[in-house]
Amino acid sequence: MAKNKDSRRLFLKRGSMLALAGFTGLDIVFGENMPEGYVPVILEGDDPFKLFNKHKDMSLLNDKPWNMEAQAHLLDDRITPESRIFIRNNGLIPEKADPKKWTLTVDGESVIKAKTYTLDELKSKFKQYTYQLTLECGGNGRSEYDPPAKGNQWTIGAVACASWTGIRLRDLLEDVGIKGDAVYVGYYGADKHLSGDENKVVISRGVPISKAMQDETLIAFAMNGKDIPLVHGYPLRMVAGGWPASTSGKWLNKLVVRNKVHDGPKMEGSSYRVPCESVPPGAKVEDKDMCIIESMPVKSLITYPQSGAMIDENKQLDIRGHAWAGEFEVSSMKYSIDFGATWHKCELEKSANRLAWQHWKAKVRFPKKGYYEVWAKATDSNGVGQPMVVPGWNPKGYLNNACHRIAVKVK
Ligand SMILES: Nc1nc2c(c(=O)[nH]1)N[C@H]1C(S)=C(S)[C@@H](COP(=O)(O)O)O[C@H]1N2
Ligand SMILES: [Mo]
Repeated sequence: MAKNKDSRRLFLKRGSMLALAGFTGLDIVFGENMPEGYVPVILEGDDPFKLFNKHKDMSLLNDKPWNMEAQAHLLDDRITPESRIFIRNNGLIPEKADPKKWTLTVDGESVIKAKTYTLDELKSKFKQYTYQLTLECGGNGRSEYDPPAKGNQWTIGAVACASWTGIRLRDLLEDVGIKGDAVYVGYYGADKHLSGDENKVVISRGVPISKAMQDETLIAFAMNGKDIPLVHGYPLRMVAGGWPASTSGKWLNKLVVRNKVHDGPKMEGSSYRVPCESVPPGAKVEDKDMCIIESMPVKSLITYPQSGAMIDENKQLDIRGHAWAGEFEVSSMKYSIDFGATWHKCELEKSANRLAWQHWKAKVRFPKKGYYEVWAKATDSNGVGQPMVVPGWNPKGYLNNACHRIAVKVK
């Protein structure tokens, strides 16, 4: 055993830090059974927070594959810095690629002329755009469903709004030409399946042509003005803001233009789908009765103060946060300090661009001493607001957009 361990260490030291991420995933046979907070031998001295450049208050949900989420107070920035962006992997992070050798191939049955581009070609041939785009995991909030749903128990931190730079997917599709029967664009990435099987695709999802054609749907090579960090998809990723972040393929090396709804792994079955008709909690739903999630629902966060804040009587409390509404705009933002009995208006900004989250703030005066909860509620441009309790149960625990709340003590 000891010998084996030592040789592994030696190997890892020689390899890049980034290879480590992939190898540990493969190596920890009973990873799922490990007690919380247990640091596998192979990781000693190689802190995943350092490895992925994450804030110490991020929560590690899983190490096989790596999954990490933020807490509300970490998301206070208008544009989320790398250190506070959640990590959601379905497989093993690929080794850092040589950008000179990276290519993107566009084909599929509905493409007129399949083409392969180098990164340099993509950057020089097409106009570049930068947008702030909200990416939220479809399973964000899953931990609150009862009966519980399997999978990462995200609380509220699987959302971020970074600034993405790249080319429009639409321009790329125009360059290859798409046939009249095209209905969907699917992605493939370079990550490896947890089983270690090189032929198995981890995840291959996508979006309908109408979403692919939007101005803001990017094939991005930069995040927050720098190369995309490896864990977030270096050197190339698709970014489809406002939709479940599973549609934003990382480590992108292939796009397929399909004449039917894309059928890659995790497009079908119950993955990233909810019952087409609502069901009672705990119901069994057949795959054929599950529908693909498109726009994410309206939601908001209180990012300041942190839950547990103390304030002196007669002092005003400044609260603030962000709100987003998938494909739509947030049209009003309110807060309550009496468990939703009465609501008060917040100041709400316009978004930096479509599909970016919107910032809101308010000054709160508490009537007297005591314990309070501050609740926040956004309403979208269709007049649809956030539910105050966990919304419709679904087998995979997606789309929980219940109001965020923080505790405040007035003394
Ligand atoms: N290639 C690839 N792309 C992927 C994934 C993945 O596992 N592999 N996970 C998806 C899911 S489910 C989410 S929520 C987002 C997470 O992006 P992030 O880790 O950059 O926050 O990436 C999406 N793109
Ligand atoms: Mo996700």
